[in-house]
Amino acid sequence: MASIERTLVLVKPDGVRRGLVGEVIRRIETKGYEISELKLIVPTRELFATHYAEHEGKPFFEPLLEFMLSGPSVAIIAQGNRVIEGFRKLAGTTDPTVAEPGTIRGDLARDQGTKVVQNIVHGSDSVESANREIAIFFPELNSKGH
Ligand code: IDP
Ligand code: MG
Repeated sequence: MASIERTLVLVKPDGVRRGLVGEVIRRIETKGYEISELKLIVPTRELFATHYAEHEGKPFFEPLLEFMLSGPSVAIIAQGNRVIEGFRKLAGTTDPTVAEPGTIRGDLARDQGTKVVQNIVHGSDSVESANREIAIFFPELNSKGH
């Protein structure tokens, strides 16, 4: 059944620093998803505390914010049938040590022993999260994405 969705993808600061923006875009596009918006994000604490509010209080929350504040990210809206689940599959599981080879995290990241895992990308995990996160990073778009 057709279920055209949008998802919020971030190339995190480690991905930008390592020159992997093009590689992430290539994997999204060659899978057949459409990129409908893309911008460089100059980080603020408020922006990422809101984005990662579900993790407040966890031991990796402060290190996660510090990491996200360590440089620019690239925010992308990818669109397509079941793209939310599809991009999470392309990204691979959170821990890059065990992320499947063939995935972005499995191929391009490793655990460097830091307090927060640096794993190149973020992808929304549900329709509700995608709507919430798109509104955070693309406040200029209306609810239909225009
Ligand atoms: P996700 O990015 O795969 O959705 P989440 O559980 O939402 O994973 O966590 C957000 C981010 O926080 C992860 O991508 C990773 O960078 C970091 N993180 C999550 N869990 C841990 C942990 O147990 N230790 C260190 N960092 C973590
Ligand atoms: Mg998550």
